[in-house]
Amino acid sequence: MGIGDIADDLLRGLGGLGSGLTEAFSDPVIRLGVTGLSRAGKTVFITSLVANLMDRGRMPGLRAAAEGRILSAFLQPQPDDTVPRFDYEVHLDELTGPAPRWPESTRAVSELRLSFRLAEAGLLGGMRGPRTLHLDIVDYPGEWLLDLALMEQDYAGWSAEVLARIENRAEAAGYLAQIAGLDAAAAHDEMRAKALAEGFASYLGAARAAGYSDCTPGRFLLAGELAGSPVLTFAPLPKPAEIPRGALWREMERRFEAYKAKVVKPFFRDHFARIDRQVVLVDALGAIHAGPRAVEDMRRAMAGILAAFRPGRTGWLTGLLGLRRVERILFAATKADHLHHSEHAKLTRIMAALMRDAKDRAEFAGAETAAMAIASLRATVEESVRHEGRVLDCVRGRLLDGGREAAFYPGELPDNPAALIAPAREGATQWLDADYAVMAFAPAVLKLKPGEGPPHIRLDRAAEFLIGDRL
Ligand SMILES: Nc1nc2c(ncn2[C@@H]2O[C@H](COP(=O)(O)OP(=O)(O)O)[C@@H](O)[C@H]2O)c(=O)[nH]1
Ligand SMILES: [Mg+2]
Repeated sequence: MGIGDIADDLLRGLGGLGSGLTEAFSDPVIRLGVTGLSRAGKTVFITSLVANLMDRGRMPGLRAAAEGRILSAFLQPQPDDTVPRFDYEVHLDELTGPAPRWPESTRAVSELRLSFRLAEAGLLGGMRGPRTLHLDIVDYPGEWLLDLALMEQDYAGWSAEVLARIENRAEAAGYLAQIAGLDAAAAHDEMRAKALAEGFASYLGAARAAGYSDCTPGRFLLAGELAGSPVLTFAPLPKPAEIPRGALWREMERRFEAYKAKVVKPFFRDHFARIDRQVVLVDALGAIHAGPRAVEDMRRAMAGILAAFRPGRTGWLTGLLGLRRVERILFAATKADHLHHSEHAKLTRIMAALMRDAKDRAEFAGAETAAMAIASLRATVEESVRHEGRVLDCVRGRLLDGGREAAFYPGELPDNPAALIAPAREGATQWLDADYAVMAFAPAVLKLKPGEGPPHIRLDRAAEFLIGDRL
């Protein structure tokens, strides 16, 4: 936190005293973090949330909107000069233009400020006149958050853990072959280090594509301007008995520490430390489709994420954050428009059960938490189809592949979440009696009426939980 921020906080604290400060200084700010693994739906969520906060016709679940207390909502330049602006207008055009398409994958932090003019509720309203509230939305990759676990590990511990975890994963076969018989005590050689880092990164990419969540170090997947630099040119190795000077192992160890100090730490200091409210987007349907191992891995990843928000955390994070804490955390299963609404409650229960497990695991207490099933941008309509004498609850949409319209039956989720979570935890490799399909739909062509944002499912409830108390 810089001097400027501290001063700003002090001023905010004094704002209510009517001390003659200009309004611009005393306007309160909420920082909302939006995270999730790549493809979880962050970009679509932010774009649709902002559009629906500006045009509130589809936000009855947001109390301030329903009660008419939001006089206006408008975009403003964000306060952080060195963070890229979230490309709202471009993404909105992509999603709601005449030939709608999903946005390109984004790779780094970005930020957007939405400001509200709000009428005060009740008696005070008439006396005080409207107030202003700024919502700073920060989009950052969930992979970076999972890197937190690295901070408490050394290279030897991390290597051992990763190698044990990937031992039986088909996606890791290539990398494991690369290190079989490798002598980590041999002299460091940059070409070899580079080949190993590339091999490990390609494993991570394959694991992510197969639905696994725990794909750290996070920057290996989203390298950005660090691509090819020594902080990203390391990989887990079996520890040799003797480690001579100049050994490959030693250089890898040095780079692992550099990654922690120069990549992970600055992210937590500059972005994470200032968040007030957090939404974690989870492609739960994708993981269920990928199978029990992906579900188990997702449960662990959720625990890892909660650990970052635990107030009683130890070590350097406490030093960094002090008493500051995130007040509310929402775990939202995205893309619920893949299911008929009759299945939504089951998806919500699965999220809630995963979250409860993650909370136990992370010994989490503190922030208020909630689990929901949402769709940021609804791409389907519901349809009941008669099939072999049965009525199936389907969803209909335009297929991403080819653009044809089709009705789709995703299968039935279990009533009891334990039917998924227990086999996943016990290490099952496939679901016994069910097959959960997912289908890729293209965004629908929309005809929006004035005052209406893009169609969604429960985005208003998500907004109410995240910021409703401050509106
Ligand atoms: N059907 C549907 N698909 C979605 C929704 N949100 C995201 N997606 C899909 O998920 C993909 C990734 O979304 P994106 O927002 O780019 O994820 P990010 O990498 O977390 O920013 C998109 O390209 C869509 O295919 C949604 O609300 N409904
Ligand atoms: Mg994105």
